[in-house]
Amino acid sequence: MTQTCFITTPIYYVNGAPHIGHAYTSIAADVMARFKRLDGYDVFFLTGTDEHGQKVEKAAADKGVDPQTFADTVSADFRAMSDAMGISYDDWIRTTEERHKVSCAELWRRIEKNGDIYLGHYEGWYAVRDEAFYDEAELTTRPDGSKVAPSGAPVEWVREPSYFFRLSAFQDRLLKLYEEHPEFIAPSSRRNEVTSFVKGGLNDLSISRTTFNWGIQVPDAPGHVMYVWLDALNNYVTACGFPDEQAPRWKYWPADVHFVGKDIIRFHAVYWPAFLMAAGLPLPRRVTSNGWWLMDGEKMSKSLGNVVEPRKLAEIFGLDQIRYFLLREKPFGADGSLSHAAIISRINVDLANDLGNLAQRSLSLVARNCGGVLPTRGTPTEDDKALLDAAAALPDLMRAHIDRQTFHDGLEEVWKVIRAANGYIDRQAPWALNKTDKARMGAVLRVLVDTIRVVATLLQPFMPASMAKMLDQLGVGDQRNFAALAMPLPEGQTLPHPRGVFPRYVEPAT
Ligand code: ME8
Repeated sequence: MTQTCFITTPIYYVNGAPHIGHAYTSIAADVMARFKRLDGYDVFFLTGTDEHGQKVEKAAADKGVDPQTFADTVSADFRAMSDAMGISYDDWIRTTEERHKVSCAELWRRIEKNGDIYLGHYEGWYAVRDEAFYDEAELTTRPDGSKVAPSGAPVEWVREPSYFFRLSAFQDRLLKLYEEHPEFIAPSSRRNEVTSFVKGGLNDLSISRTTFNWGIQVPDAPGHVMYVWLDALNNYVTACGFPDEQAPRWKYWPADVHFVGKDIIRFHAVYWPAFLMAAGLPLPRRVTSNGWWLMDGEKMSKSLGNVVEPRKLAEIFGLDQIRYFLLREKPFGADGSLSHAAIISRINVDLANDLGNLAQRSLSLVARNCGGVLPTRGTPTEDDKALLDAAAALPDLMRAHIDRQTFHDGLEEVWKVIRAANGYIDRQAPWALNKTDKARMGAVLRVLVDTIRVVATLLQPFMPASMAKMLDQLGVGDQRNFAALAMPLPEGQTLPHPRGVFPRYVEPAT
């Protein structure tokens, strides 16, 4: 049976327009989804929008429209952005859909049946921007006397009747989970953070609100809507068909990887597994978190207004170029700065010089000196073998990096081979062999074609359109998955005329 793989992105709040931070998490998840499909997995890749809660209600009110109309518009814009960035999602979930309301009501009932929900009264601090409750001790006081959350979000004092989730009862089970499954939270710095947070003791969590009504009704409790994070996290099981365990998609649960930003690790690594334990459902296998893209040293955010439009960047520099840049420039879990200079340097050095030139140099020699016909393999020399072996080792190296979300290290491994191939072509000088030893020239060019084929096959998830062009030029048919690498290219075929895949970026004259 084919192995399944369920990958998710966060579902984004529809309180404002999408920016490069959202595109980033989605692109990383997309790379993994595409990689797993090419590696023979039955993949379910989910993304969508988070549409309830006070933050969205306020944003709609500011625009003078009702929340549903507002959510419809912004969700459609997030979807258009995801399509424009090449996100190959299998389902686009919206928390205002009927299937999700049914699923949330059932999750609530199961948790309640287990005895983990009770009615009480909440009094404390709440940050609408984070849709999160905070303890007094977590806040800092500004010079003007106002209090802010650790994220910098303003807080307000809330006092209302509320249902509570007995989170305090899950401390030991959560700590056991982190200990038995160290891979559950990545990177490990975040695991340490979460573990010490949980070790510090957990308060019960307020999971219903009564002072506004833009949310999912709590079953049999008029006036209460579910806390937006309970509603939002549950999207992952809704999409698998919950509560219908006979649904065709139920086979994908539990999730293999939840991709999230580091701001929402606590919700995914503490609250979410606790809700699932209480409901008697299997737990996700991994929550992996990315660091921030910063602009002028500050986190980009809708609320701060310092955002970069992903579609604009793709228009200026090329979609594949931006996808590559985002995953190559910084380690996934770390913060990094977005600058035009850094993007241009990646385009001109890594893509145009290293990879683009390698393919163009090799393929134009095949066109010019071999009549465009794919040369046959020769008996490999030591130098040939070293390069071919390095290329053959790449799929396994990349598999390990994708499973750990160390995308930048995986790309560095590929670039080591690209640089080795550039060294090889200089050493072997096939252009000179054209006059002295045509057979050897053909063998050298074939080593290059075979190496570039491995590279282009593995880079497809990162740069789908450009690698499709490169594989076309190498004469690779429609079998482009990793298993197909075991089959040599068909002999004697004429390759299409080579055309550069990665133009250099030249700053337009102002
Ligand atoms: O938190 N750099 O939605 P959201 C990198 N609805 N990634 C960034 C980023 C930046 N500057 N800014 C945002 C929510 N992100 C909830 C999620 S899931 C059940 C509910 C990414 O619209 C990052 O992945 O605020 C972050 O976690 C996510 O966008 C937050 O999106």
